[in-house]
Amino acid sequence: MKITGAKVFVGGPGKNYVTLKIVTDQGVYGLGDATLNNRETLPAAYLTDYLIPNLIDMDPRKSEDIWQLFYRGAYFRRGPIAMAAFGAIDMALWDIKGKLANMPLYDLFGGKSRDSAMVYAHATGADLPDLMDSITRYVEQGYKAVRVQCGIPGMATAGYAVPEEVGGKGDYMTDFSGIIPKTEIWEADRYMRYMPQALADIRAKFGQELKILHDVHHRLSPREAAAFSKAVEPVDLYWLEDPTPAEDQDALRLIRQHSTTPIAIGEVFNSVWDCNKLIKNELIDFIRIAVTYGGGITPLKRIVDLAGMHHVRTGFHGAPSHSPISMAAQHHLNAWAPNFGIQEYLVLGTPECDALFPSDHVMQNGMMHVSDAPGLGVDFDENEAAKYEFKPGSHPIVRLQDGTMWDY
Ligand code: KDG
Ligand code: MG
Repeated sequence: MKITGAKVFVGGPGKNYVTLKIVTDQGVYGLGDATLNNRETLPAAYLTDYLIPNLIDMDPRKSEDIWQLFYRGAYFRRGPIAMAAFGAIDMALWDIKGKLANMPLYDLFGGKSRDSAMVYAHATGADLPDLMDSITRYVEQGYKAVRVQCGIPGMATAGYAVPEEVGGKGDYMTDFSGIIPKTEIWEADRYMRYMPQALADIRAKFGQELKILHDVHHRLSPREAAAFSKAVEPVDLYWLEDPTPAEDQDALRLIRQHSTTPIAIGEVFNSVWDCNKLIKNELIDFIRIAVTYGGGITPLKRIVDLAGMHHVRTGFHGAPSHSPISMAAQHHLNAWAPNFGIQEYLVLGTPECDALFPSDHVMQNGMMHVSDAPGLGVDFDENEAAKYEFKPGSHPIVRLQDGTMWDY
């Protein structure tokens, strides 16, 4: 069996998805996602210029050897661009494997460990009452877990993933007005004074059963993060995410020494080596790496097993950064992983997105029911894809009030 061709598509409804399709001499094809927010053309070029020419005539069933070839063979390896490109190939090869075996991927991994997997939604508000309304809407839809972000009174700009006005749309979204980023202002003192009580008010209003998550988005110093984690302990968060910038992994020790608030980290990680120390030293509770820029299903399975040995559960990244293809790969991993925790899930379900990526993975009452179709269980409509093209966009950047550059 041979790979006879592969194509990369960049574009989509309201988003530049990077989609890989690998075709074989037996008519079976596989799909992969290499979407890397606001840098989408780079993994696409890595695939087209370097990896795809090497794939032609290879046996698609040898997904392990192909992964090792690209990873070890690159010499300058790791990094989100390369790993997103390797990840898309790996997903597509697993998709082919599942279709050849006529089995959903979760069965190839070892079978289902649960009937459905809990997901969390993003609630957001310009202020606390606006956020409470947003949470209420998700609770009414049956969500058991909600990430909560709200504007901080007196802060010059809205804050991470927060709308500028009450009732506005606040979540992180690419700004397609150009590649020059907008600037947001961050004030840690105001945030530290306001947010713990806001979280306590949310707990008081919604009761003990709701799982409450909060994302600091890498903005606190280790000392501030330790103090914040301690201050929010009575809220009993499901997790506190990215309290400090992820590069300084020793910072997590200080947080651990001062608090038992569960910590989730890893959405910007792209290899097992980024996760290794945090997992082995049991400095985190949830690992957030994504199947896309984590390099695909092959390395993620290893990370899940390593995490399982150290009481660390999964909480894979699932922001609107990812296409339904990598989300499908994560739905299969979540169905299998013995140490599954939760899945971040944003309903992309616009009619345009569903037409581009038809699938029967079903989210209901805050639980994801994985598709039983062979392979990934998601398809890609090339006629629909022809309607879209790459549009340049940007992330905001963050500065302090005096202009000092900070972490987004
Ligand atoms: O591209 C940036 C987003 O992926 C990120 O802001 C999302 O922090 C995020 C989250 O937890 O979903
Ligand atoms: Mg995050």
